[in-house]
Amino acid sequence: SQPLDLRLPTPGCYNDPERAGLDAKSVFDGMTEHLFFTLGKLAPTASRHDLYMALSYAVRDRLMMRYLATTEAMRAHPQKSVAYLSAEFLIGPQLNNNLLNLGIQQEAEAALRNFGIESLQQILDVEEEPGLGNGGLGRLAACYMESLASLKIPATGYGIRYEFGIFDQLIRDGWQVEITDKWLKGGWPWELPQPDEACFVGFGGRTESYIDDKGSYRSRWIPAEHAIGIPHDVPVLGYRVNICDRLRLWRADATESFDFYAFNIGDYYGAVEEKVGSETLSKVLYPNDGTDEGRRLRLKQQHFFVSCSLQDMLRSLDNRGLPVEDFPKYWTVQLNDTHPAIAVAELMRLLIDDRHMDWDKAWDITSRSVAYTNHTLLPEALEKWDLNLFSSLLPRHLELIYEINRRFLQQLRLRYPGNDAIQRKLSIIDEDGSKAVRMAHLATIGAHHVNGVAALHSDLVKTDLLPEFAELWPEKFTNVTNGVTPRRWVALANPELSTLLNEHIGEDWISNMENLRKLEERQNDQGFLEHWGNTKLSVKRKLASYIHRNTGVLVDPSTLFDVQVKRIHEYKRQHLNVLQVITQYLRIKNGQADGMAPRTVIFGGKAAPGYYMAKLIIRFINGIAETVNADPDMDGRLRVVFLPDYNVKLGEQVYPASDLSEQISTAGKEASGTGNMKFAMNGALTIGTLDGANVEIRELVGAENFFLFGKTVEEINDLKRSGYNPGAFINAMPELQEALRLIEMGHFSNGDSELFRPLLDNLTGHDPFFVMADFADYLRAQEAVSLAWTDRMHWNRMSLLNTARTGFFSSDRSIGEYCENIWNVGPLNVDITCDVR
Ligand code: GPU
Repeated sequence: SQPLDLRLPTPGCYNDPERAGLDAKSVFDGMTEHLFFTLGKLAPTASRHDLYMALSYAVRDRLMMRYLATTEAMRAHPQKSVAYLSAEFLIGPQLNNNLLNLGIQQEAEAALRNFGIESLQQILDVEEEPGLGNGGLGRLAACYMESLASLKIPATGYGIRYEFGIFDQLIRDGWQVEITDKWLKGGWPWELPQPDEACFVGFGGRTESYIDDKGSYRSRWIPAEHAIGIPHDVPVLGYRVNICDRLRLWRADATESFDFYAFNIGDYYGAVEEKVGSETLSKVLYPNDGTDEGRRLRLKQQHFFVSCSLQDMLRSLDNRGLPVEDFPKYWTVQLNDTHPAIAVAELMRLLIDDRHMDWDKAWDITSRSVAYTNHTLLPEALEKWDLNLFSSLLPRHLELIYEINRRFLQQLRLRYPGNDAIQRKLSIIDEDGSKAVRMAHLATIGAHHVNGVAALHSDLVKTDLLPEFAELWPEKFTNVTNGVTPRRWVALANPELSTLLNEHIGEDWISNMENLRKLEERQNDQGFLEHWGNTKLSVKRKLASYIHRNTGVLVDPSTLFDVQVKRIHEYKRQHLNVLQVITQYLRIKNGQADGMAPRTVIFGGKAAPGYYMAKLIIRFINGIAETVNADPDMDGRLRVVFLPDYNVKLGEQVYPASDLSEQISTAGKEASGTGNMKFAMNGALTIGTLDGANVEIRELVGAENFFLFGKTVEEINDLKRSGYNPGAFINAMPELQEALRLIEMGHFSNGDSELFRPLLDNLTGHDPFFVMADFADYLRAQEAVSLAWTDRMHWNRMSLLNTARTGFFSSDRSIGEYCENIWNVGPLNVDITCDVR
C-alpha cells in the first residue's frame, strides 16, 4: 500500500528512519520539553511524579504517529473494524506497556539517568492505575484490546470513563475498608479528550405516535432529560507494530449549564438539577463483580455509553460517505456480557427513528452486526431490569423490545405449536412475579453468535443456561476460550523469566506464544532446571520484600509460595483454602507435619462492599494470619499473608513469584478464570477443580503436572439432587471437626466465639458451594503438592512444562478465533515512514 500523507508536524527525529524518535537522546529531549512547556517545571527541581508525567507525555507523542496513521488508513481505505463494548476496561499501568510495545524500555531508562534516576522501576512505581473494572471481565477486555492492536486488527474499545474506579482497599483490624479511588487526582497523561465529537443521549419521558410524510405510522421518543458524552481516547499500541488502536471512554456532562426557562421563573435549584443529575452518570464504577443490583443509575450508565458508541459508529460511516445499510460491512459489535445488551434495542431505534429505516432492514443490520459473550451462569449475575424501572427510563426501547419479542414468539409458535411453556421460558419479558426484562434473552435473540469463555462453560451455556435457544439456533452457539496477553503478563511482569526465555529460545514467543514449546527440549537438562528454579527464587525475593514493606510480615522466599488472588466470593472458595491452612497449623501443633512443605500462603482480593459473607471471609483470613504468624511453632513452616488492595499492578508482582496457583472454585461456577492462565505461563503449578479453563490447562500441561481434586459438575449435581448434607462429610473428617471447633471457640478471633459464626453456620448448614464435600480431596491434593515440593528438580521440570505448554492461553489466539469465527475481520496494513525497529 501507499505511504500515507499524514501532514504531520515533523520534528527532525521523527523523519530519521534510523532513530524515529525512539533513541535515548530524543526521549530525553522530549522529556525536557514536556517538563518545561507542559508541566512548567525545571529539570533540577522535578519530582518523581513530574518525571513520570514528562516521560509519559514523551512516550505518548511517540504513539501519535502510529495512532493517526491507523485512523487515517481507516478513513482513506475503509475496512471492517471491531467495536468492543464493555462497561469495564481494567487496563492497568500504561507507561511500561507502551515502552515495551515501542521497544524503548532501555532508551527510557537511559534518558532517566540524565535526570538522576537509576532505574526505570522508580518511575513506574509512581504510576496510578485506572481501576475501571472489577476483575476478570474488565481485565479480559484490556488484554483483548492489546491483542487486537498486536494482530493489526482495527478496533475501538467503547466504555465509560468513571471518575472513581474500583475502590482502594485498606485492612483495618482485619476488616476491609473501602476508600474512593481518585485515580485522576495527579493528572492522567494517557487520554485525549475530544469534546468536538460529543454525543447526546436521552432518558425518561414518553413516546408519541405520528404519521410521517409517506403516510406511515411511526413512534418517536420525547426524552425528559439529556446527557452529553465526551469521548476520552486512550491509544492502544500493539507489540512492535504500526497499528495503534483506540479505547474510547465516555465521560458524562450536562446538556446545559442551566435550564434557562426554569432559571427565568426563579427556580434556581430546579435549573441546576439536570446538570447535577447528568454529571453523576460517569461518576463511579459499581463495585459488584458478577452480581446484578438492578439499580437505576447502572441502567442509565449502560444506555449512556452504548448510545454514544453506536452514534459514534454511525457517524464514522457518514463521515466517510459510506451508506448506513453497510453498517455490518464496516462494524462488528461485540457485547462483553449483557452490560451493553441495550445495544440491540438502541441500534434498532437509531436506524428506525433517526434514519427512517423499515423494521426488517433495521433488524437485518442489527442482527448481522451484534454478537454476545456470556461470562457467567450464576443466577444472581444474570441481568434483569424491573419493567417499571425500564419503561420509566427507556420507554421507546421497551416498545422496540416488545416488537422484537412479539416477532420472536411468533417464530417460536411456528416451531413449537401449542407449547406455551417454551414461550414463557424464552420470552424477553419475565412474567413470573414482578415483571422484568431479561437482558441475556435480548442479547441472544439479537446476536448472530453467542459464545462462552471456556470449553466447559460454553457447553454449560448450551445445556443448562439457554438450552432451548441452543436447540433453536445451534449454529449461533460457540466457544472462545479466554486468553491473556503475554506482553503484560510475562514480558513486562516477569523480566527475569523473559531474559531466560530470550536467551534460550529467542524472543519470538512474545508474539507467537506457541513457540514456548521449544522449552520442552530443556526439560531434562539439570543445569537449565536449576537456572529455572533460581530465576523463580529471585522473583520471589522481590515479592517477599514487597510483603514485608506493605504488611510487616517477614516471609522466607525459599518456602513454597501458595497463592490465591482474585475477587473474594463464596463460589471461589477462599474459605476452603483457609480451612486447609488451619489443618496444616494443627498438624504442626500436634507434631504430625513431617513431609509438609514449608509454605507461605498468600491471599489477595477485594469484596463487594455490600457482600457481607465475602467481607467476613477477609476477616477470617486475617484472623488466621494473626494467630499463625504470632506462633513461634510456625516459624519456618507456615506463614499467612493477606495482601491489601489487589489490583493489576500488584498482580504483575504476584503471578511471576508464585509456585502454586489456587483455582479451587466449585465445579460449574467459574466461567473461565484468567488468573489461572497468568500463573501457569509464569511457571506456577495449579491445584484446582475441573472448572472453567482449568480443564483445558490440565489437558495441555498434562495431568501429571497439575494437582486435580474435587467433585465434577455431574457429581455436584448428583449431590444436589440427592439432598446434600454437609454434616455427613464433616463427621467423616476428624481433622475438619477439630478445625471447625477451634474457630467456634474463638481461637482465631481473640476468644470471640461469635465473630465467625455466620460463616460456620453457612458451612455446616447449607454449604451452598460444597466446601465440606470437597475438603477431604483438597487436603489429599495438598499433600501431593507437599510431596512434589521435596524433589525440587522434578518440581522445576513441572514448572517449566507449565510455561512451555500454555502458549494456547495467549489472548492473540483468542482474538484470532473471534476474528475468524465470529467477526470476519482481518488485519490492516499501515505504512509509515518511521517503522518501529
Ligand atoms: N466475570 Br458476568 C467477571 O469478572 N465479572 C462479571 O460481571 C462476570 C464475569 C468473569 C468470570 O467470573 C470469570 O470466570 C471469567 O474468566 C471472566 O469474567 C472473563 O471471562
